[in-house]
Amino acid sequence: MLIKDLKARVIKNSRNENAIEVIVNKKYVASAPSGASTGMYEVKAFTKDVRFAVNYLNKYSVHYDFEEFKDLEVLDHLKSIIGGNPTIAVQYAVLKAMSKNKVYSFLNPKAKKLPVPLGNCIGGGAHTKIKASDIQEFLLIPKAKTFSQRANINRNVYEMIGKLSKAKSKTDEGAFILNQKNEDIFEFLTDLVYEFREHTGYKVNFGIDLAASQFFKKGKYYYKNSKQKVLSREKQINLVNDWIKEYNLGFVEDGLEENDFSGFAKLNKKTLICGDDLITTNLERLKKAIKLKSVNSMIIKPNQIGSLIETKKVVDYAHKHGIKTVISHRSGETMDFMIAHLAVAWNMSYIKTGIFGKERECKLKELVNIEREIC
Ligand code: 2PG
Ligand code: MG
Repeated sequence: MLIKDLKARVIKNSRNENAIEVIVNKKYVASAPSGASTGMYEVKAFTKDVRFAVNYLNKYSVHYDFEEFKDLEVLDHLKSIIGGNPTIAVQYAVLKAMSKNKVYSFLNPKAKKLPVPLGNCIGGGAHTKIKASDIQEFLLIPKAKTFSQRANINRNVYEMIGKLSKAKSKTDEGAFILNQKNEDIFEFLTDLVYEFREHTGYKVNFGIDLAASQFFKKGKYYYKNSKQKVLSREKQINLVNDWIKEYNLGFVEDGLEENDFSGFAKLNKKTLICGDDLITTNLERLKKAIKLKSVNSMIIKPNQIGSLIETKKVVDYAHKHGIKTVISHRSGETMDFMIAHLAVAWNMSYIKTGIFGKERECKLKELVNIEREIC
């Protein structure tokens, strides 16, 4: 597949920030999202700014016949010139063109497994400017046979939360903001999923993304909306392990700050202990996390590393070493569907893509459609 035409332009993401969109051969459209709670080891989203990247790409001509996934490597050099986000948008668009938008089956004709949707239902932290929970995301983990049932369960529980809490505000990812202490939210969710199971028969667990680097300063964790106020590293480790036990958490992402590999190793691995800012989809950091037994699961965000080729290497290495993968949206999202396809093609266990808002729902819808095709 020859690229006859490549155009880029500025669009707005869900947070109304500038984002980049790339169109290949006048038909195949892709874009890249942006984070708010970004890890310090992520590649730069834009080396200069979005307009520099757009201008660069509009003058860029690539003379290459793209046939298979590994050919995308010829685009990797763009990362150091224009940044991780534009490079990902170009690679997504070229991959869509190669596969005529049937990305998952092009990458893996035998793909059969759908990921479990982790649903962000209550949130705070860096994803809102108003007073909210310190915990960035409370995530539903639905149990059911099919993807579409699981996505429906998340939506139903989410609506129940809206009704019962009467919350008026939402985070960047469309999760409800409850101005309550972290522990009170745990209690509220525990009762609510119990009620939900009584009424519907469906079991729902939950977990959290603490995004702990966001409230870590000079060796201490600073809470605003918790029984605790300022915690040492040891106390933070104990707190996370206590929460896991007391509220039966099924998933804990970034429970500690992004440099504390040995602290992660002390978190209770009976649950999924997940590294996001800790690993930033970076193979060297993943190797260190495996060596030190820091995690048993990890977040995959292609724009953290700015290359689909590198992302695939990280996913393969994680699976080879028994690390579960969770592909994830960013808090400033676009209408791009790619992460839904990658989740299926690369056999990822989970997808974290929100419950509410068109940028989140389009990925869930894409997965419902894929499920119809393959199951
Ligand atoms: C996270 C993400 C997505 P952001 O921390 O996992 O939920 O947030 O995109 O702001 O980094
Ligand atoms: Mg995270």
